[in-house]
Amino acid sequence: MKLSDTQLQQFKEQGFLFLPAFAEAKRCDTIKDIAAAHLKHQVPPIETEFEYVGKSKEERERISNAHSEQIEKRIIVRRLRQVYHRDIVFKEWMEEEKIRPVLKQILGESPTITIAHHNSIMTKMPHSSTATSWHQDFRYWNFETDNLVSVWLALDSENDKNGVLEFIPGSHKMLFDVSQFDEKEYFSEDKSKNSEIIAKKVSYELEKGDVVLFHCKLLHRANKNATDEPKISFVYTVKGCSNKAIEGTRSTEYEEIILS
Ligand SMILES: O=C(O)CCC(=O)C(=O)O
Repeated sequence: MKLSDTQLQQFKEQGFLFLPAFAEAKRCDTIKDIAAAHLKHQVPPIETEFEYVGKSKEERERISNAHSEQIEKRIIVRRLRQVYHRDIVFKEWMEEEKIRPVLKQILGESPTITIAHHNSIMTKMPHSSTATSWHQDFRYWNFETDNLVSVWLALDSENDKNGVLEFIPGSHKMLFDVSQFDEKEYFSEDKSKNSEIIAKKVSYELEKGDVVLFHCKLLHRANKNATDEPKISFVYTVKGCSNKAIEGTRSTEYEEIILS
């Protein structure tokens, strides 16, 4: 599959692109079944709701070092981490041939999977999950350039009620100063300077098998899940093969998977 010039231009300008009905329903169901088993048994490494919400930059580093030390009374899993090595079904999706030409067009060179970041089954558990505030994923990744894109796969319907992703089109190209972010590096909603930007937000419902690609500097957020069913999605990140992770940071702690 290849993107049209219009689609490519759309990604460049807006920082995200939808690929409707990209993955077969059967594949989504298989991924979801395996994810459900890992979630049920809380197979490590996981990130809990408490860790996901409460983390500052220092906390994130501590968590990644301590491999999700469990400090909650009742554990609610927010993410199954490091899914590439968990099951062949996850690995195969991340290495899917059909998406490679698309990623190559977007990145302008061959894609390489970063095992260190995302590489997750993301959940939003009914009622107990929380909203995710506006943020750029790149804020805690360490690479020479921002040539990274995330691949989000909806394993079921994602909508306003269960916490579909919301984006601010073009925000990946905007220049911000530190004062526009809070101490946890979220884009502050109470700053008048930010309100005009946030007013441009968009969100689109996703169906099982839809993929959305989004740039690592794109501001995005998601509501909590107010339905009675868990929302389970798959997200991984690729970078341009020449984009090096910075030595001594968490971004170099894991191997990279070169997709030729
Ligand atoms: O599902 C969510 O709450 C947000 C996920 C997200 O922002 C991310 O994976 O970067």
